[in-house]
Amino acid sequence: MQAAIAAMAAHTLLSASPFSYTLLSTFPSHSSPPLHSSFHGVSLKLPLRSNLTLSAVAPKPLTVVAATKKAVAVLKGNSNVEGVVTLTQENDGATTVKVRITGLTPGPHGFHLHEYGDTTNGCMSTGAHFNPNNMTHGAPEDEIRHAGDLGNIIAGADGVAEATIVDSQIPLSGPNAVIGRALVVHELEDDLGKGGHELSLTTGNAGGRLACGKQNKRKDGFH
Ligand SMILES: [Cu+2]
Ligand SMILES: [Zn+2]
Repeated sequence: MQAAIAAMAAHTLLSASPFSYTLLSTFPSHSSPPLHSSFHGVSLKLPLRSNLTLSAVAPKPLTVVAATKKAVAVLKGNSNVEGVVTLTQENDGATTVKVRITGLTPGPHGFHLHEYGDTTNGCMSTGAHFNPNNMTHGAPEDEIRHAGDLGNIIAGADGVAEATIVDSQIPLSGPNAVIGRALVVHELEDDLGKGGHELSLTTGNAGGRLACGKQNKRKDGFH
């Protein structure tokens, strides 16, 4: 019984506090002596309040719009393949993906954004290709593709793959944000949906998952 009363009291406090905060925050801006002495009617005060509220809120979105968002993933796996992938997005523009992965066999390797950042069961628990629009697998330049289809990266004779990919389907914020999802580099070349294999339209038949890493917000990219 006492616990129930305490819980009710806590709830009352919680629900009351935003209201009192609102009162406190708006009170000084409306009650300064010059404003009160200038107006005499209630009907004049009401439009004034709504104008003040709008002008106080307006500067905040401007700050967010001007920001450059950055994310980074460290890719690791069960082999000696590893790498770092940095994502940068200016405003609501395309995302620039900078890739450097080492330890690969020379040649092309499928490179995708998978749905989950979960690596508790290695790269297998990152799920399928990120596919918010319910499409089939394709090339980055195709109309019909998974949002996570980033094509292939190509390793040189030294086993190092370096690439810069610019893509408009992997924003860093909003409903399809990539933060918290994983990038995966594969054993084989991604056939971009055109190989005629039974896996072509789901995975590009790109073989095993060599290394993966979750995209995380970078300190200098989110303010
Ligand atoms: Cu993949
Ligand atoms: Zn795909």
